Amino acid sequence: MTTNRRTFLHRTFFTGITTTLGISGFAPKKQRSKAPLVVATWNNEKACQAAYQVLDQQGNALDAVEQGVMIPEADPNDRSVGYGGRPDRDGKVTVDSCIMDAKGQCGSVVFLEDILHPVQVARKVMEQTPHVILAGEGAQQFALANGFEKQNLLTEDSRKEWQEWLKNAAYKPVINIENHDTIGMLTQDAMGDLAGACTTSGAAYKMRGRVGDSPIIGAGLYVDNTVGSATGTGLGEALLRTLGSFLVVEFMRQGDTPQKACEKAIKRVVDHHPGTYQEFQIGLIATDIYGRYGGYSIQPGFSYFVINAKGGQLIKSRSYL
Ligand code: SD4
Repeated sequence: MTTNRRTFLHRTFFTGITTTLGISGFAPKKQRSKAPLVVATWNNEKACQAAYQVLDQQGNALDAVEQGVMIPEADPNDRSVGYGGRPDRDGKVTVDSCIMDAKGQCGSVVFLEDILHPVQVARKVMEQTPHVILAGEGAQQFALANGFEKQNLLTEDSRKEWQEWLKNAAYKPVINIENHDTIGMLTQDAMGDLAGACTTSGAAYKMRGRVGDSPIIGAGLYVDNTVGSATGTGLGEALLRTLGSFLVVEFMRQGDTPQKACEKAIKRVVDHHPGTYQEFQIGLIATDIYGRYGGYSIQPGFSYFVINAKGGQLIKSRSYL
């Protein structure tokens, strides 16, 4: 047999295996997507548009996600995020926020008061300090030292609602299933890089000092630029107990699609809360480096917004129940 013929047979043999058996390692490699993508919890269309605009103008995933979540932070009608958010039991709006970039860097602020854009402070924690999390008064001091100004985040509408709540002051930290709009957002830019952010005023009428999942890396958000990203919404304690966002990314690392990974992580949350999972909502969304996305929740009623080259759409999530 000539060398050429041997090479030819060798090639044909392996090509045959690859196409018929799809053996990994021989199969054509999936390509990392370089098409801009934005996915966010709930019907956060305006936030997604703001993020997509940054990506469309060749901006990076980190800038896009920051600009995106700043929209509900400043929106008085969004009662779960920033300005206009529902206060704690004592009538104070306290905000939690985090951000994570393609290099695996992250920053977070928790129990922060009187600052309109906590996500920007979280980004400064990430970029300008050796730390990941700053809390409460220290986070506020850091924000003020960096040029942020104090602003009361309690709107008249939220104050009235809180005063109504005070009449019974029923402390039920179970989050109303329909009444969410905390934003977790995931972006991918034209370089293929990923970023994510999550920002909230947390559970309404929470105990003073309570911090949920949203600003905790691994619970409310996780980004791994070699695999994918995930974020969540709902009863923060349940995602804190299970590190839900990290779990979704780990399932994707093992080969699951974003959709499957969200379903498996929701099942983990359910299994972790026997007898109580029926009473609260958790919604998870995820993207992978190939530009795929997915979402899943415990209860019906969760939705997420997606914008990619095909346009924008609100997707009604499938659910465990
Ligand atoms: C929290 N996960 O603080 C947040 C609340 C939330 O829509 O998602 N609300 O527990």
